[in-house]
Amino acid sequence: MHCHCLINAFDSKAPAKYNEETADTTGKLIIQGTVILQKKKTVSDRLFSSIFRRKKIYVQLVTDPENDLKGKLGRRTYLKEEITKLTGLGDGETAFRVRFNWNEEVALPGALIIRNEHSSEFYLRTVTLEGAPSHGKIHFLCNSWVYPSHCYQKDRVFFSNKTYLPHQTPAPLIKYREEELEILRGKGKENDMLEEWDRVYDYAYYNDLGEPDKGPEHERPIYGGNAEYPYPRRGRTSRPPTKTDLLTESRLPLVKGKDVYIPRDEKFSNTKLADFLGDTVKSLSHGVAGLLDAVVDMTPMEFDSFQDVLDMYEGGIKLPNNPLLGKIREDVPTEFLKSLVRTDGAHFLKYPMPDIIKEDKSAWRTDEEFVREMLAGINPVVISRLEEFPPVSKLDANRYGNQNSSITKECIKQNLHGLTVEEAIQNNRLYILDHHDTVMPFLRQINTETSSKVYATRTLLFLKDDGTLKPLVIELSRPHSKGDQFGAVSELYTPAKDGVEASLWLLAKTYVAVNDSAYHQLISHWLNTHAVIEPFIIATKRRLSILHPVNKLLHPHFRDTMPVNTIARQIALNADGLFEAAVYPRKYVVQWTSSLYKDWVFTDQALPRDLIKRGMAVKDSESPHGYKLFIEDYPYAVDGLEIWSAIETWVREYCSFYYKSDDMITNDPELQSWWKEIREIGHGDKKDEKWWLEMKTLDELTETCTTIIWVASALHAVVNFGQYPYGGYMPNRPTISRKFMPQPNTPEFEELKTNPDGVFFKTVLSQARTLAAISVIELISGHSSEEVYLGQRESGWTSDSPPLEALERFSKTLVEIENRILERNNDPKLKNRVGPANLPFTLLCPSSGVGITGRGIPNSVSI
Ligand SMILES: *C1O[C@H](CO)[C@@H](O)[C@H](O)[C@H]1NC(C)=O
Ligand SMILES: *[C@@H]1O[C@H](CO)[C@@H](O)[C@H](O)[C@H]1NC(C)=O
Ligand SMILES: [Fe+2]
Repeated sequence: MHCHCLINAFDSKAPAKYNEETADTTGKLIIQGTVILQKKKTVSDRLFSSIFRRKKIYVQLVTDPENDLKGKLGRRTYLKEEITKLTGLGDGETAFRVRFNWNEEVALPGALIIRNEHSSEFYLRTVTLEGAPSHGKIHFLCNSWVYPSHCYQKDRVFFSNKTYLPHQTPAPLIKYREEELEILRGKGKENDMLEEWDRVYDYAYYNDLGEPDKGPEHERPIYGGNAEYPYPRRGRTSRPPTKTDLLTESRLPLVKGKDVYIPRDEKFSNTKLADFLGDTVKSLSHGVAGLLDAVVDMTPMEFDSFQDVLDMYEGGIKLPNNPLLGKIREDVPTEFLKSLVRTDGAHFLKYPMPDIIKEDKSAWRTDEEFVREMLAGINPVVISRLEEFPPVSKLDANRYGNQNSSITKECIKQNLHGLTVEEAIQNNRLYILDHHDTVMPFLRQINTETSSKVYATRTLLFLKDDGTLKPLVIELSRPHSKGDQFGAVSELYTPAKDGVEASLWLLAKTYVAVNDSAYHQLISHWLNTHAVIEPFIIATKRRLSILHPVNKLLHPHFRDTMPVNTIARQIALNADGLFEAAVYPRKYVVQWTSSLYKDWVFTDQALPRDLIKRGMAVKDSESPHGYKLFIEDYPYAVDGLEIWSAIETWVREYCSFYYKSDDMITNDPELQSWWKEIREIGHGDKKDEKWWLEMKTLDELTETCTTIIWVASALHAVVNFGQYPYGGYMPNRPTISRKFMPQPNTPEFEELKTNPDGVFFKTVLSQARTLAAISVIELISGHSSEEVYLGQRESGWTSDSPPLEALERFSKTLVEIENRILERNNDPKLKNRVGPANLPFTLLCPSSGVGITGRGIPNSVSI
């Protein structure tokens, strides 16, 4: 397999005197090194040890300072002697001894190359050198797959864990630093075909969601790079275009059996998870909506009662004894049924009991729990304070007519505990969950062109003296049947406990929940965490050397995000994918996220700014962390501000160690090109926005890095890990409604009087889609055993003590925050923290065990 066409810059320049290491090194100072690596799974132990007997892998140190910008290489040192008695090795890892001669000209062990002349790759974790005069221990944290040398045009270079701003780089390393960044940037779209071993990070549009070759109904727009559908960039994969549309990228890799390209070291490090997700992806990559319809149409299975739903968790659902069943089995791949609908053929298998119904099967139906979840559920990021009555719309009146709310004072005034509407607003007592403007422009299309029947919704809330909220009224709005310019048609529903009014009120809450769960999944979760982070990852790898302090700071917050997003494009966002199957905007799901990306403001992702923007907090130097909350018991905000503030302190301490003045920030060419690329390319569809920070001061750098870390860690954790605990019970968080509200004097209205549960289940998601959706949220709500949580990092990530000490303080602070969160959850005065379902708010507890725990803040968007 050895290819001789390799171009080796080092070999051609390497002086002849650097021969292979000789065994006899008497009289010279010997530097001991330890190399820890992991063999590829498919390589046998015997073959593996023969690789080293046969001298197939060697290391050379980058040495002398005599050449100004590119240090020379020392002699080749082969890996051959296995160290058997080393503790602390991970699963499948092997340690090797290497020895280097030390002499005066070798005095700079800041980088090394490693060359693999065997035919298969290995994972290089670390290299450690000991005994170098005046250096002590030198650690190289490599964490990279090293492929056979013919795969690379230049040898693989690794740097020690020292940190240098560009101008501080030791002269012999300067060229290596630049060349490594060039390799990571690649040669651009026209010039390279990306292969499995490549490490190129480049940008692409979301142009791989449709499959136009299958027919017009499988076409989808290109998101990103155009004014109509702005979008963050994704990583480039270099798949060929489709036949029908040269601007659309085909969905599968060119070679069967290969994966879609992801930069090699971004691939899942967690092999178990990768295998599991891999099966799901395989069974789903050809679309699921059609399959689910096949299942539904042929076996008209619907939930009839809430007990049917509970059976999913208690006994497993018996499949109907339907003669068509055999036929369905053939149509629907068994892998699909197994992985997604989880059936053994006769039953749908049991699902774990979601926390929301563990202690009380009906508490979710109460108004208290309905509103509490707006403050302490999985989407606690939308509620805002009402500052104007009635609520107004910001939609263009010329296009959409009057979209202002139809809620009147008369409708709510008797429920304001003696206050007038004006007084309630002045006293910060009125709040709103507003899903009106975001939805309305899409509603006509969604309701006519898909089977979804949904409303735009506004839910008005009153803050009571005990610190909890109560709902006042729900407004359901639809576009006027005569046309958009006639404005909205709205219906109002108020709380009711008995009779048909109570059934109507439950349905009204359900429409709100549909709204909110779609917004949660597509906007709060997918767009505002997964999608917006990817451009930061790409820009960081392309523009900031691994020697750069900001690269080192952000590195753990990018783990596993690119492969997870790749899976999302393969099975969730694609035409006929999971989102189209199970979330109400159906084939408009991604268009909807694009339209809300128009409103995305990076700086407002900072928690304090987000709270202020929603009217939930104001700056106040007297209050803890500098902000006063209007709803004091707003669990997401209270816990979130503590976490935010801890991240900010850590980031400021870390950055100020490297940047002693604002000038150093302005004069850092890597940092400036990084920021420019994020603004102009990664988030290039937003490049003309005025809100981008300039990146000229330590404050701006601190705020930017704090925001990136917040979004990738805590914000993602809140919206991700509660999905099963809260949404695993579908009636609490339905994602689709299939029917409009029953109107008086219709048969549906009569049915509501006699069979309210039946009407409920005809309205929400069907059974098969529910099972499919719940299987997926179960999968993505759990923590793997390899999860790395906020405040934790791989040891040896830097050689600088002050940053290590700052990280230690950060971890300690997080432990204290966690203790305070648990204390608050035990405080009966804080009624929003637990609620009638007896489900305490733990989504911002930093630590977690394995599995579905409803808590834990991993460093990165890793699932
Ligand atoms: C929920 O809100 C969205 C907009 O946020 C709207 O399009 C949709 O119709 C609403 N869904 C329901 C079920 O009311
Ligand atoms: C909606 O309310 C705002 C504020 O009161 C008002 O300026 C606007 O004209 C109203 N829109 C329409 C179409 O009536
Ligand atoms: Fe996620």
